[in-house]
Amino acid sequence: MADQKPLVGVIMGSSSDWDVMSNAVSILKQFGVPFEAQVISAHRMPDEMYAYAKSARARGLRAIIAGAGGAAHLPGMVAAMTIVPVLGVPVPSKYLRGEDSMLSILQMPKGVPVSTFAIGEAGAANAALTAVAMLAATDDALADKLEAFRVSQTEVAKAMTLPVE
Ligand code: RP5
Repeated sequence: MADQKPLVGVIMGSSSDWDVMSNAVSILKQFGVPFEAQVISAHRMPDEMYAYAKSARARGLRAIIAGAGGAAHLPGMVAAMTIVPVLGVPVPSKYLRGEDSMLSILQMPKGVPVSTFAIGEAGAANAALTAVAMLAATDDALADKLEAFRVSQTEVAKAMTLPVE
């Protein structure tokens, strides 16, 4: 996987986002999807953000998972500069607990979509599962893995018991 060209880019505004965004990386690893992960800050690294977005399609990326917190412009600005689908993950912020991040990412103007996920770990994992599903549309082996993942989740839920006397 390490020597394969990345199909999914995972970017985030700060290394402080890693606790959340590592949940996306874990899923991509679990499914054997080649990925790259790096910090790209919209506000502190605008030139790097531009270069990343502008080169994404030519480099072969099929989806970009972008996480940021607070005034979370990274997913929207990247989406403005590439037609590679952008999956936005709102990272919890210190004062507004990620509601600011969510609204910043979610409320895109018509014409430049960012698929926006739940705040935090679930959103990061689900963004990666969505990237897997997108790739599975043209990869039967990956589709089989995704089906098996769903079956195993169902089995876990069916085996759940409650401590009722
Ligand atoms: C955002 O500001 C980042 O995505 C992060 O969630 C937040 C705080 O960044 P640090 O101050 O921890 O670097 O740009």
